Amino acid sequence: MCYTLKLATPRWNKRARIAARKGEQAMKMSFRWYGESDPVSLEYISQIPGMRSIVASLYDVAPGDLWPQERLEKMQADCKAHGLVFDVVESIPVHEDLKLGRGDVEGLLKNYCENIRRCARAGVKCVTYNFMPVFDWTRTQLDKKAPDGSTSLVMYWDQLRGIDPLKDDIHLPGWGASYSQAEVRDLIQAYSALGEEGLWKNLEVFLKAVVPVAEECGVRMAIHPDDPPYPIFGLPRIITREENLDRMLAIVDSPANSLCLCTGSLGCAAFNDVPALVRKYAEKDRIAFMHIRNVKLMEDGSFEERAHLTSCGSLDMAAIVKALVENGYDGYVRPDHGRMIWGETGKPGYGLFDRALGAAYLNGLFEAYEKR
Ligand code: DNO
Repeated sequence: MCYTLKLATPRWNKRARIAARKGEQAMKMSFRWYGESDPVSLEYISQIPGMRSIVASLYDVAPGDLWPQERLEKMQADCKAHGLVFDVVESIPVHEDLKLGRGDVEGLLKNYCENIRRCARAGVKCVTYNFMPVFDWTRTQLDKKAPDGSTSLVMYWDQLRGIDPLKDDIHLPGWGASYSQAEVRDLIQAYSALGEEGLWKNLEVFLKAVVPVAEECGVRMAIHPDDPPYPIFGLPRIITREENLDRMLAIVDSPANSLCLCTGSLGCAAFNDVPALVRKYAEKDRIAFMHIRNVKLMEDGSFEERAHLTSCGSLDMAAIVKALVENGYDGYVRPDHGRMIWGETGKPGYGLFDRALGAAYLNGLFEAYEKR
């Protein structure tokens, strides 16, 4: 039994197991921080037990522009002063022109690669990004009240169905406020014309330019799945399900081309078996970053974000952590969106209290499996 396990276990897996035996955690617990304007301070974050890494970005730099090196260094120094490490970027946003394959593609790719180099120089090891057309995650309400008085983000089909993005003035939460309605309409039309295969082609161009640079400077690129993982308003969405994740990873077969496996994003579609996906890609060492949160999936495909515990939603969180530990996962983990609890107000999904509870719960699950 022992012998078989040894043969089947890659070297990095063994290292992780040894580290776990010594009581060290192989995975790196992290927390998203929105910079100096974030009401959740670095000091508070550093007080969460087991917290190691800060996940941040230069949120005010427009997509496509260069990131000032000194600001990255300052962020690293600020984190260090609080006993934390700034080693994950979420995100270097991908300019719409890159996703659409139009305009100054070459110049935008050059800047993207330079930003990766600058992040690496400042100590960053993992860069998250997404390839979602026009907007990031989609919800219909950011403060849905649960019976216990907490609030969370939800997406109800009843609320979404009535909207025609080409006619209506769209102001759904979570959508880029940076675009005018006319711009959103133009983008939607451009993406409809592009279609899924066009988007795949542009992702390929992006990955083939960016991954070798990341590899060279010791950074793992981690693509975030589309949230939710199916087309909305006819816009193509491709990072959605197992066969597409396989296709994406095969474009450049390197650990520098990896996943940011977001359990809540993939888990809000019944066709995704999240623990199985985690097991498969952790085994292949193609997960660089885990976003861990729970969702309650409804019969009509609507979903509610819930507290992290297995008993609160549709995902088996213990099975997810078990799959990671059994495959020696030593990448980054962060508790994802939290509810607003205990009267906290702030950025929806990104308050302190419920995310800190999420981190504590996840730390417990990891310890339980690592020490077994
Ligand atoms: C939601 C986040 C996403 C994520 C981006 C990565 O809260 O998980 O917005 O940061 O999709 O580019």
